[in-house]
Amino acid sequence: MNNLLAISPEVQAAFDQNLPVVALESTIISHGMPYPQNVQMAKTVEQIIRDNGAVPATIAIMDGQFKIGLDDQDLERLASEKDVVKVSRRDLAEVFAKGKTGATTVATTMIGAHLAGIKVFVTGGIGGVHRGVEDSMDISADLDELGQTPVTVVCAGAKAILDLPRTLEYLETKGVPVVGYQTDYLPAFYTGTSEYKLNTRCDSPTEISRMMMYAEALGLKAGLLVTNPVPSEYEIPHEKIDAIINQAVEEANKQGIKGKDTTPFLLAKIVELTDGASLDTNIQLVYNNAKVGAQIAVAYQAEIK
Ligand code: PSU
Ligand code: MN
Repeated sequence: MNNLLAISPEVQAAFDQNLPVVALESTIISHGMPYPQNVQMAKTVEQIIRDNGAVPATIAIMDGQFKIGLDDQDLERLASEKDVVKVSRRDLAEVFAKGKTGATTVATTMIGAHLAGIKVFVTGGIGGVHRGVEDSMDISADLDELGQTPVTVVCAGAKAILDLPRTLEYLETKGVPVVGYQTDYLPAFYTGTSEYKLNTRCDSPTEISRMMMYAEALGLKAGLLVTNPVPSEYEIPHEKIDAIINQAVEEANKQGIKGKDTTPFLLAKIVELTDGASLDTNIQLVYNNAKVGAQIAVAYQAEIK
């Protein structure tokens, strides 16, 4: 068997010195955004994490190993090559066994982060329960992963391509705390808020790091989902984005898009229908999450010293 992990020198040095490390996913690069904005975003987000006192570890599967910490060449490859596989939990064993290369979703980035001992992971949006689940049974593997892998995931909430109330119900069933960061309501990705009230609010990175510490001490295996609203200057108003999302979902149904292709299809369609405005919002919310995620990692490291 191959070693499961290939850790970059920068990340290994951070582990050796007990520095806070923040994981980042790669499906957002390969399937979530167009080239070349995706690679630019990937590099900037790493820099924001460094500027906020933590070490970034972008994760992908390269040649049948989890690569923890990617170099510029890896990022460029994931961002620009057309045939990069989107690897979720179901696909993981095959990609390792065949020595393939692929981009990790929230679910598989959590698995890689946990194997490497990384506690905090920053992304844009998670997968969830899809609208029309009554017929499709489409529920992202991200949700079950959150229920079983103890990694804190910082996102900007869930977007209305998903069924938000059902996504919250599912997370409750799986024992995943959904924390509103400085908000009482679930952020809805492109907009900073929704009508769905959350059970938990935290106003500082330290409050979140204390929840992480107790979850671990109690032996709870679940992750923790931090939902961080997009800064208001980058929001797309509900009136505008809702109609576009409806149109994208209709188009997906009409074209018979299914399974792992659904989320990438919807994201690309929304970029097209907003003339790129949704992409700007998406990039800015990731940057904002990077700042908060780095602060949580720093607070957690201080807490366990
Ligand atoms: N939502 C986004 N951008 C993304 C994704 C979701 O706003 O890039 C990606 C993430 O990698 C997430 C995956 O884990 O899509 C979910 O895919 P699925 O619904 O097939 O589980
Ligand atoms: Mn799905």
